[in-house]
Amino acid sequence: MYKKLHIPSNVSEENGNNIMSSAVQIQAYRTLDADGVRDFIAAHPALAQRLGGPFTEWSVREVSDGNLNMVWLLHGSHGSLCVKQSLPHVRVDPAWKMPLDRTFFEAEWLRAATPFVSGGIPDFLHFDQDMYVLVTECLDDCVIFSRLLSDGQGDPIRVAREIGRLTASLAVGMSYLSSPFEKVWEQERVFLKNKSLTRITVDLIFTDPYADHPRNHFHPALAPLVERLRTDRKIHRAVCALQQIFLTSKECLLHGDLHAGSIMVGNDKIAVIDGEFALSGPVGFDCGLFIGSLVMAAFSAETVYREQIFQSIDIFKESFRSEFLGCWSRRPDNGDLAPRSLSGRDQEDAFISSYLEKIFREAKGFSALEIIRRLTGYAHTPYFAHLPEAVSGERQAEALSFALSLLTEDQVSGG
Ligand code: SR1
Ligand code: MG
Repeated sequence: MYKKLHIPSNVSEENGNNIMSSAVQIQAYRTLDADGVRDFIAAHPALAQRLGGPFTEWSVREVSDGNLNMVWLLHGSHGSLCVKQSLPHVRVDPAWKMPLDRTFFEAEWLRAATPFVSGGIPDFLHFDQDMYVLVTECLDDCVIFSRLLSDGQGDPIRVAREIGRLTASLAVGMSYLSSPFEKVWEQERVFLKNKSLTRITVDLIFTDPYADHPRNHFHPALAPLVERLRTDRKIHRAVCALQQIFLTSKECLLHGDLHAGSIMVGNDKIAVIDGEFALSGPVGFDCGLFIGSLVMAAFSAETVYREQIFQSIDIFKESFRSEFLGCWSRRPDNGDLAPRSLSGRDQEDAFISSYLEKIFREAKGFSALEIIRRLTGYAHTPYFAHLPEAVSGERQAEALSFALSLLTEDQVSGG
């Protein structure tokens, strides 16, 4: 009845670091360099046509910026493309081995999200399951939102409004609110295999910052607060409660890594990229990661911009709420959660109101975890890098204290 999604046989069944467990996975794969990327595109006529002109005249620029993959932008006489390839390790740490399958999950996330966010994600163009190469629209003239925030340049209110709209539309569209359970489970089956990147999330966000893990590093000014992270029972209880929600609440298909580094901003476009961490989970997780990013950017900024960023968090929530309710009241008839026979179109409906409260309560907890891990764990935020050392320490300590206060609020920690 429902279209079965094809999972290539070389998508890893293994966990974490066992990349070489699948001989099939590495047979055809080779890591591309700029010339290899040019040849790859030249061998795909539909993609080559988008660039136009002789392939020798295409410009190929490596712009790898995230922790995991290689990324190139190609320009020809007619157009442009973005090419992304997984490496058999974390890009910024070759000793950390990693299966290649993450570009497959990013491709699947793009395909799943496209019907709900036209223009809010790059156009999916091609996925090569042997080379783990994903080709998408190139977001020319867009800049990564985290870079804009770091430079004190972006308009956080405009971005927050749009991201609120996008996340709400995805949350309703890719959940039981809009689909029968058979369809949701079929999609979930695909992303349940995204084990190596979910392992990164479980370790880096939910576990390592609360222990003396060798991957952790932090500014010396944070030492007393880090000690609390490792010893405070109320904090540990709150983290366990959030782990439980993250691991067991399969409410919708999530982006899974929705910090400001996964958002591109241009004059006429705002788009979410890097869906490789996609998984089924609680709606509040994506919201929390986005809010956590904004909070850190706010603490690193000077007064006026700081106020604007804090204000953008409220705008995000308003926009999310309004779009969530709008999508919910226009939802198709065949969703198995809160069908019209039980829960109408009325935006004051008791079920949908309490669901929204739950989403924001959980988002608050997840935002705290995102702040904590970006200040004390493995993968840090760029926001404080431009500040003098002592000021950076003070601001990070302010942000971390704020996160601890969120986490130990009774409604997050469970009392
Ligand atoms: C080893 S990957 C570290 C972090 O980078 C990604 O963007 C995710 O945020 C992940 O947690
Ligand atoms: Mg990323």
